[in-house]
Amino acid sequence: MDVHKVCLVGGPYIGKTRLCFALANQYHSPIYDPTIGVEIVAHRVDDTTKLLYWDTAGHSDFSPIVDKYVNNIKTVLFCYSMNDKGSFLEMVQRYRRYKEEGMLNDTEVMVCMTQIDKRPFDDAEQKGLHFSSSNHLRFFKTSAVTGAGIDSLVRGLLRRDVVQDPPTPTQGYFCWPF
Ligand SMILES: Nc1nc2c(ncn2[C@@H]2O[C@H](COP(=O)(O)OP(=O)(O)OP(=O)(O)O)[C@@H](O)[C@H]2O)c(=O)[nH]1
Ligand SMILES: [Mg+2]
Repeated sequence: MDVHKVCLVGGPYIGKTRLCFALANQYHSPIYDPTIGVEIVAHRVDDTTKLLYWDTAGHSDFSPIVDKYVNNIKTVLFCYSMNDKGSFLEMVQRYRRYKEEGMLNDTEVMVCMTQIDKRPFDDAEQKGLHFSSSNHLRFFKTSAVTGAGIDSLVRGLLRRDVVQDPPTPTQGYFCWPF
């Protein structure tokens, strides 16, 4: 069984927990129940593949615990809500702090704009796209309520949507059109 671990980080109330359950095709109550520390949601994708989501608390009281998990994981999904500008600024600050503290060395980082069924703050998507492209990060957008973007995110986390490298040419000159 291939097991892929993904740590979701971001401010409170931006939908990380509900996103984990939506990714795992599981029901989650719409009533807000803040995450305490870190919880794990398991997602059996097929007979050979499992995703484990480390769903972290957004409240800053839990930062020391969350940092420990981030330090020990290969894939981190930075989340912000399309409905909450503060959560975008929080994400940028968090990313900078993790980078400065060397916590993202050898880590694959992706960005997810959550709650896209809600009303957006100004330039919510453009800000996320700009942040992602300037830091060479992949960008996703999801709604845990409508299901928009959920399948794409699963494929992205499993790198099943990434175009494979071209085969190495065995003879002659071959220029791949990047
Ligand atoms: N409309 C809408 N509501 C959502 C969505 N995702 C989550 N919610 C609601 O937003 C509230 C917060 O969601 P959570 O998933 O608990 O947020 P969280 O980021 O895990 O919060 P913390 O655990 O405190 O960090 C809950 O009432 C959810 O039902 C979404 O995509 N769309
Ligand atoms: Mg939560």
